[in-house]
Amino acid sequence: MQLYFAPLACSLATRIALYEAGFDAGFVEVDLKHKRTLAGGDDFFAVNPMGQVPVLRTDSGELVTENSAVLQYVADQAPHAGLAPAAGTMDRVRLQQWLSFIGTELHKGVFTALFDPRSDAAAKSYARSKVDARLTYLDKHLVDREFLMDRFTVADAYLTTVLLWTLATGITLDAFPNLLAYRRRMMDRASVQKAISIERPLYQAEQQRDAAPAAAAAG
Ligand SMILES: N[C@@H](CCC(=O)N[C@@H](CS)C(=O)NCC(=O)O)C(=O)O
Repeated sequence: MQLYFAPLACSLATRIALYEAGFDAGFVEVDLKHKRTLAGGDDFFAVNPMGQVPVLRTDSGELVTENSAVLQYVADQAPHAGLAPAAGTMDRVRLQQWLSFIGTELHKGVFTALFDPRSDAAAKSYARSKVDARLTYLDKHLVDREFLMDRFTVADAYLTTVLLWTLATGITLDAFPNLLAYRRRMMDRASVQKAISIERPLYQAEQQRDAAPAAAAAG
């Protein structure tokens, strides 16, 4: 398997899942700004016409896009890791419910507008107005719970990734003690630590690359 990823983007969730599953996957860094693979300079639109990560190339060469589908695909290849309940069960529906909530209500509904340099102050303020209700919902769910479900699943990998973004966007979890404790627990997990320790330097390098032309122009 091969994961097309961008540093500390939502594709981090799939990297975490791949580590949890113990898969020896390949990783292809994508320059999302220029829609090219970083190493080869290949056109990323040829891989995903939406120009978005994650994309997973399966061992048989299929390309899978969309976080929810990619994460469930990885989980289904690794039944030993228990990253998703069995297909066709009510528990699997609950997992899909969480993946949809994280993907639509948090990732796209809140953080896309906060990160996108093209979204204006009004769009950012609208996105921020949605934060409290969503974090309150999660905080209540996590009372006396270690994970979103009975054990670590790909939904936790995705939520952990999104909660990492609260740090970059100045969203404090102080009013949400259960969620704060959950984020700390997840950050202590070996797969999460490994994923972040690999992607953080890549993220810093990306920031420097993006700043370089502006600095050159200013200088
Ligand atoms: N609907 C997609 C959204 C993925 C997405 O938003 N990826 C971001 C990184 S977190 C991206 O590639 N952004 C670049 C772009 O939209 O041009 C999914 O759920 O996988």
